[in-house]
Amino acid sequence: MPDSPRQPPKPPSIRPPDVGPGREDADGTTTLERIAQRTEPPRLYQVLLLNDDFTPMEFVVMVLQEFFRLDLDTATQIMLKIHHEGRGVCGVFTKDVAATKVELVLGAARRAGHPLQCIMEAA
Ligand code: TYC
Repeated sequence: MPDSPRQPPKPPSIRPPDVGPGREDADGTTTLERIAQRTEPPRLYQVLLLNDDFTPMEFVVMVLQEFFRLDLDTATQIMLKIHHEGRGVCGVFTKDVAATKVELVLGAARRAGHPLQCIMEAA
C-alpha cells in the first residue's frame, strides 16, 4: 500500500451561509456562487375590539387613545363603528406587539370591571 501523503489539517470554513459549494474551473480555481436568500417580511396582525352592551363608550375611547395612540376624533369614530357593526380594527402590528396590546387592553378592562373583549387576527 503506497504511503498516503500527510494532509495538513483543513482550515475551518469561512464561507458565509449564503455561499454555495462552488465549482472547480479548468484552471483549478474555484468559483463560488452566492445563493439568493430571501427574508420574508413579518406577518401582520390586526387588533380588534368587540362590541358589548356594558362597557361605557368613554372607556373604549380612552382605550383607543391610550393603547393605540389615536386622537380623540379617530378613537370616537372607531368606537362608534364597533358599537354599530360589532367589531372594529384598532391597529395592525407584528405578532408580539399585537399580543401585547391585547393583553394590555384586557388587563385594563378587567381592572375597571368591564367585559370589553379584544382579539387579534392575521391581517
Ligand atoms: N356598546 C357599548 C355601549 O353602548 C359601547 C361599546 C363600544 C362597547 C365599543 C364595546 O368595543 C366596544 N355602552
